[in-house]
Amino acid sequence: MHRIAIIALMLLPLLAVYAWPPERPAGDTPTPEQFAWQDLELGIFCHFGTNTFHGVEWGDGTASPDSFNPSEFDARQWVAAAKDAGFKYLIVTAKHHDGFCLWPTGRSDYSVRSSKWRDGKGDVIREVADACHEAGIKFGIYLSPWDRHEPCYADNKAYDEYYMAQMTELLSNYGEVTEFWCDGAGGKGHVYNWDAYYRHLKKLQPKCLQAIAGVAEIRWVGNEDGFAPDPMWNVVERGGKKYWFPAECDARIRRNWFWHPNDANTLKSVEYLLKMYHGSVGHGAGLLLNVAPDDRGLLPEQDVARLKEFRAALAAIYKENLLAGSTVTVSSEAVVGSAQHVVDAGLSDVWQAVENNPEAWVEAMWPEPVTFDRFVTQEAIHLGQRIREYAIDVYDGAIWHRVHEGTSIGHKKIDILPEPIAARGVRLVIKNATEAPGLRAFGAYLAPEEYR
Ligand code: FUL
Repeated sequence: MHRIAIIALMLLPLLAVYAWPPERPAGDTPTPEQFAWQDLELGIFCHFGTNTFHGVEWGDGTASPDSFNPSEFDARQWVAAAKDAGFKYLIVTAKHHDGFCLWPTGRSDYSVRSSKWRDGKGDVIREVADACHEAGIKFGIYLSPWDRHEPCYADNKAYDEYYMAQMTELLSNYGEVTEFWCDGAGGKGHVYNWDAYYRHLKKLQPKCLQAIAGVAEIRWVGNEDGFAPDPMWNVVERGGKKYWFPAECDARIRRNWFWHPNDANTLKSVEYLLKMYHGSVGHGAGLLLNVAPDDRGLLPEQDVARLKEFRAALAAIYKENLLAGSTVTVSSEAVVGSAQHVVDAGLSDVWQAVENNPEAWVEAMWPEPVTFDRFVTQEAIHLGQRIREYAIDVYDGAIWHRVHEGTSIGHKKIDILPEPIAARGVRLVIKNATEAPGLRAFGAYLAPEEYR
């Protein structure tokens, strides 16, 4: 047999192993849940557990349950901080790698039930879930597959049953869960039945999205620094099929995931957080920013203040779409919606070019020059990610200048110019698209000098 054919045959079992089950929706457009999730953009990650009280990042599963003893635990404080800072979802570590459970699981003694905290009657997950639901913040659960405490972890099959039983508890008793975070770290050599976990998740909460490991619907961006690549494509191919697979950037506001007594000096600056935002949300991904509750069970005041400053900076930068009220013309009449609306209101309408050939464009003109330093473009991704190449031109009153060229747009693309420009017009040119492209929003903004 030809050598290539032999290699291909040898790879077949691998493809079979890694192909996703038919329940995982395939196709090059988002599911309604993925579409809604991409609109959330900003999430707060809360790593909390026995590690918080021992100054470690990866507990080995031997910490005493009594060491978990937050003196002032208040989930509402976490959620208020997230909400005030414009974050739309919050994910809490129900169980990290050390195996300690922050809810009174019926499957293990290694939980809050065995802790002196609130005489064993506390339930962190209950309070966080309730606080999120009350405040209208989407709620997510991190449940570490790797478990360094649970004895049955040594037996793959027994542990699958254990893990799924814990999923049942968490996904049946705490209301709507928007994201279920399956961390891929640790547990070398352990084989998880990911297909079964996914089916179980969908049976319990069909609208909940699995993230990161296993049969995921939200993918890990590939680093823990808060930056997505540019270009950022949402569609991946797997086992010969296309899948919509948006990315999430998990990152830390301090150096560590868990709270440590002496790392407040590592708190990131507003300037750095803005850089992260532009490198994640600005590239069409989500940003899941970890802010760790301290040993009181509260988000530290400095971190909360930093979140507020971050929020204020974003509000100042993206206060006004300078294209609103401009006069808009387009390359072709819209199939649906109007480009004027896309520019004026954004998000509430879409404009779709009739066809992709010749170049499709949207042009906005002002009677007087206007100064701006960045563009925000959103593709109508319910149609798929069709735009492959685009450019932005500005009109100085006499001629057009090309000021930016890019490839992917997707959910959101923020393009920042090296310097503010004063111009009479702006034109977005879609140079290449797989099919008739659509826009959901297009705007020009001017950041106050302090945030440039
Ligand atoms: C990693 C873990 O090992 C870290 O402790 C943290 O939970 C991070 C979000 O994921 O894989």
